[in-house]
Amino acid sequence: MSKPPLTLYLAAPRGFCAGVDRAIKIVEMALQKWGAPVYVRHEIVHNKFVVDGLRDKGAVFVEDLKDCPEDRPVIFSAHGVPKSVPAEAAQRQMVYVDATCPLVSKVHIEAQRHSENGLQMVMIGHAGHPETIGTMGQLPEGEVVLVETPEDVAKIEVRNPDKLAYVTQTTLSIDDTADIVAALQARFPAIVGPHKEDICYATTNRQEAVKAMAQNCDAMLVVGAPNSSNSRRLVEVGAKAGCRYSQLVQRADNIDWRALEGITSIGITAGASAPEVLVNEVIDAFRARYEVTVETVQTAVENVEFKVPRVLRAPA
Ligand code: 2E7
Ligand code: F3S
Repeated sequence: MSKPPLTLYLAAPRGFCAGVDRAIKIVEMALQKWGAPVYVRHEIVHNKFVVDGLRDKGAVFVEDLKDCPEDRPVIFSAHGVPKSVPAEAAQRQMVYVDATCPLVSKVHIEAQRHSENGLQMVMIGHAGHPETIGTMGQLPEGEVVLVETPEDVAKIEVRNPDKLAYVTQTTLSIDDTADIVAALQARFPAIVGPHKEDICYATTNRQEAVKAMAQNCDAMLVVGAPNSSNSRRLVEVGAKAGCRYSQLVQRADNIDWRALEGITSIGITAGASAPEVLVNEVIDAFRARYEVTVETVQTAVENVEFKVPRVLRAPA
């Protein structure tokens, strides 16, 4: 039987960003330098395939620094950590390497700078996400007010409405965040912030590519993990931009073929923590069932690279 034709729109950019690339390399270099086991606090990036691969090489993933022994190195995940974490590591005289994405460290510095200048910080982010916990944890407990929605803006209590600044999580929806920033500026006209928000280049570019293809696709699949904030935002952006069926899949065996019955086009992208091998696995699964024509939808070219320290040194 001949296979039905399918146009497969492939988003570009998609998949690994520079911060993910750097964080994974840091774990690999640490394993080479110090041998196994090397401890990693939290999933280095939110992807089971990546984490399982590093675990096979000798990385041990824990949620709490308390579960790391003093005599083995520990790496902090790409999402960043509250100040209390390196402080505890230093106090226990542990060897640690910080794999926080440099774009997150930049936000940490911003929050501290505003606070030193006497401004109270508002953070736009998702409660409980490690990046939000890490950024809020740059300042003493209770210093940073979290807002997740425009409705939250109406409810928050601040010390002085004329002395406020905001920062954001780097992986938020561009459009939803613009609404929250607008609500903040409407209620607190003096609030200080970045030019727009702190959403990173990778988040921005992946959302743009999804918007460009969403209307042409009968369905869209985002390769990524359920705990990956940026991947989940891509699913939402696809749906909002007009794609009737927008779904997250961890890998090919997650695809709900029944739900896809009758499609003639599919859009595929991947979150910043999803490896390209999984994208290829998904494409191959479509090739097995359809006569696939791939069309790349390229809305940006990325050439961002973050340096990995050539020699990993334990902090003094
Ligand atoms: C670090 C940061 O690991 P991810 O899925 O993380 P999110 O934050 O999207 O859940 O993706 C890579 C990454 C993105 N942002 C890592 Cl701060
Ligand atoms: Fe960094 Fe953005 Fe990736 S904050 S880890 S470059 S998704």
